[in-house]
Amino acid sequence: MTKSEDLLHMLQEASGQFVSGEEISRHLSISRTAVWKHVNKLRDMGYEFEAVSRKGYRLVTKPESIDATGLQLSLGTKVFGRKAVMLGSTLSTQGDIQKLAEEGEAEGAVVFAEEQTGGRGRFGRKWFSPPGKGIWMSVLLRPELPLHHTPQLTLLTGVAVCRAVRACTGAEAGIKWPNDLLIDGRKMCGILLESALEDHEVRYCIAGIGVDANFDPQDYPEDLRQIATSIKIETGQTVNRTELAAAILTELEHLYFLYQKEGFGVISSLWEALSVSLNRKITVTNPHGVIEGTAVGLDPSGALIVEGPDGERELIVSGEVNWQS
Ligand code: BT5
Repeated sequence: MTKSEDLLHMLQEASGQFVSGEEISRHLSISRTAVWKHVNKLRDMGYEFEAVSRKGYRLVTKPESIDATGLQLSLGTKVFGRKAVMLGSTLSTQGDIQKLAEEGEAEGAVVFAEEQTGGRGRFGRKWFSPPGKGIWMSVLLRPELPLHHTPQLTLLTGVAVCRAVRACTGAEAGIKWPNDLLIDGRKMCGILLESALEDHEVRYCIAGIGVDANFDPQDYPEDLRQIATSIKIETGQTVNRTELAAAILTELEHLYFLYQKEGFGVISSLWEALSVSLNRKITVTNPHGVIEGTAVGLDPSGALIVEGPDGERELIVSGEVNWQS
């Protein structure tokens, strides 16, 4: 047990009563200042304490964490999420599930973390994943799929998360091509689809999903405050992360099985219905340059069809989409 866990254990055992700083410092063999530092560390993780001079510390509330048993009870799946690993803090759940995949873990396994210290976005970007505020999860997929169809899985995952968020929280989330979920123009979820290859064949894919569930505005660093939002900020309601995680896995399994049976067409229609990118003037930036036009739909492979001012159509396979004002 770490000193913070030890301290937490002591305060939990006290069942809401005060424990003096002196007693804690003696029990943990650390200074009173160190006790204070550990209390603050736990506060950052979502625990609330009352501190009163001469009385000590009292645990007021614990953060609601994603709970393994609750997840199993709420899942409506046969396979997805039936193997679920719950971690406290980790670098990135993408790396953790990759290790399991390499050890032969079956499709549908998922790793959750309360916090990621090295959460990743696309193109080496960072994903801000503070403790207790979001759903940071990675799901293992073993599709039989040509490599050029893997972007379809990004869109499929987006549809699954969007439907789950809407059904579970009432938030009016929409999908911005290819991998963002927005509420009212601000990003509340990002999806990172990574594939492991051998001789250009897909060995497995990892669907990384980051959902900003219970951030308050002040939880965001300055650079994200204008562009990001959470479900709690938008709906005014604290999200039960266990229920939302179960709903995401349930939708994901349902759509993934449907996709395997029926192909991409049905996913594409669902995506178009939830999209906030279509019929808008957009600018797409990718390594080939900047394309301006109106997003008019998805082609059968999942690429975005953009119609230029001259009526000519281009297919966009990857890139950043921005709306023209
Ligand atoms: C993404 O990348 O949106 C994919 C994010 C995937 C995160 C999940 S969490 C579980 C799994 N484990 C991981 O390590 N990753 C996955 P991209 O489209 O490149 O967007 C990254 C950009 O989003 C950053 O450059 C920021 O501008 C913004 N951003 C970072 N953290 C954010 C947050 N918590 N909420 C909203 N926007 C954020």
